[in-house]
Amino acid sequence: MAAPGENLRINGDRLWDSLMEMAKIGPGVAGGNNRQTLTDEDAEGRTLFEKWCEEAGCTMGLDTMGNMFARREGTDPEALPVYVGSHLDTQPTGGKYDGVLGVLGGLEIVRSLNDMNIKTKHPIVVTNWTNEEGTRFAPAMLASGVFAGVHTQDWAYGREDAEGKRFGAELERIGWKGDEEVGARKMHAMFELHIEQGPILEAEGKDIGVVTHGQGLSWTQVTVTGKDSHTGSTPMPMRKNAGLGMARILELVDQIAWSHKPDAVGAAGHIDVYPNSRNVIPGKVVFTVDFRSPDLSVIEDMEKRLREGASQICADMGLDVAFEKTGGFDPVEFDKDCVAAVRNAAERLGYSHRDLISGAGHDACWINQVAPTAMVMCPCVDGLSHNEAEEISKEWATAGTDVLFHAVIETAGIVE
Ligand code: HGY
Ligand code: MN
Ligand code: MN
Repeated sequence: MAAPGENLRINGDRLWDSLMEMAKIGPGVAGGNNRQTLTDEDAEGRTLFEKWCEEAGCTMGLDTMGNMFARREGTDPEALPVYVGSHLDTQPTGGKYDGVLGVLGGLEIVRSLNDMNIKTKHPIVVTNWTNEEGTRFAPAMLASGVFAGVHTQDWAYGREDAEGKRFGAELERIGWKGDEEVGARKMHAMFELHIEQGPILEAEGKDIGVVTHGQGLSWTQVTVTGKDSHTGSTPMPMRKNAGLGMARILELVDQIAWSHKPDAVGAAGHIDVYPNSRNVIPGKVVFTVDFRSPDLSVIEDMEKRLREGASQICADMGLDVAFEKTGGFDPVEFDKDCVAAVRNAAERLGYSHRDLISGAGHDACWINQVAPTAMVMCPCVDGLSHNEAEEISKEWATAGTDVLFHAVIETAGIVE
């Protein structure tokens, strides 16, 4: 397929305006967003995205997991589409660009093709994947995981949030449950643009990350059970302090991750303490240990040492402990041809670039199991993400979307 001309560029001002417009929906308290999946704010963001897609001449498909598919026709209706997208849901204290840049960058490609009246052989489908974040309903990348056949829809529908609300019921409630069978769509390829969410590109002064791999992820939910009792009148030797047990386990998690430096990481971001009262020794603590590494054997070692070490800590303290694997995926190697299309696009457009392993998980990590997939990354300020202060520049957003544009239309094939 002929490579698109160097002069084909997207409209960075229009992209930035759309990012700022979407950011008004589900505002945070410190300049970011709280547009969690299947909330009324998520529904509002979906409605705006659907309006923009229809204004751009797309037809919208919706599957039974709420995944949205805005299709721009190609000249060959039988050709499998090139998909391009990410997610509109955010963390509770999320930024304006995590996920959103990849969805609205896909829309900007369609808008730019319309402006230039360019036709492609393969249709192009801009996608919003439901519940990428996995905050309200674990695990992360839930709907792209069902699409890829990793999870069953029934299991996904039964996932509960902290208030006991179920995914399936909430999807119905917000009115975004479609009829399409999830996973029935076949793809020619899928591309996802995402902010790096780490410090490398900015520190090295690179415009573009050519994502060759994604590191693997493991979520283990740990439940430590002791005995609620009075913080004042219970003698120290009599205590069964689940909170202290958790503290010692989290120290172990940190040591395990450091033992596999420089690549492995480990922490717990979700912690529930019961009864969480100032003058009651915690009788139960539930927390999720998040381990990641590009090397599967390292992930397996960290999981094993967590279970062994935490069991010993709790035995020594007279506490009970239980483990549940609540999420995870093996390290990912993206499709070499799609990665080459990204790298060639950056070269052609004159953007500085470097190969990168994604530190965060993305929908592309699951879709890579069912279609040739690759990712484009742009820098973010101080590498900060999952924080309302997440920031990028218009230039970075434009460069990333230009590269996405060229990779997508080179793969979809321009029809002269
Ligand atoms: O957890 C992740 O890596 C992604 O941000 N959901
Ligand atoms: Mn994301
Ligand atoms: Mn995220």
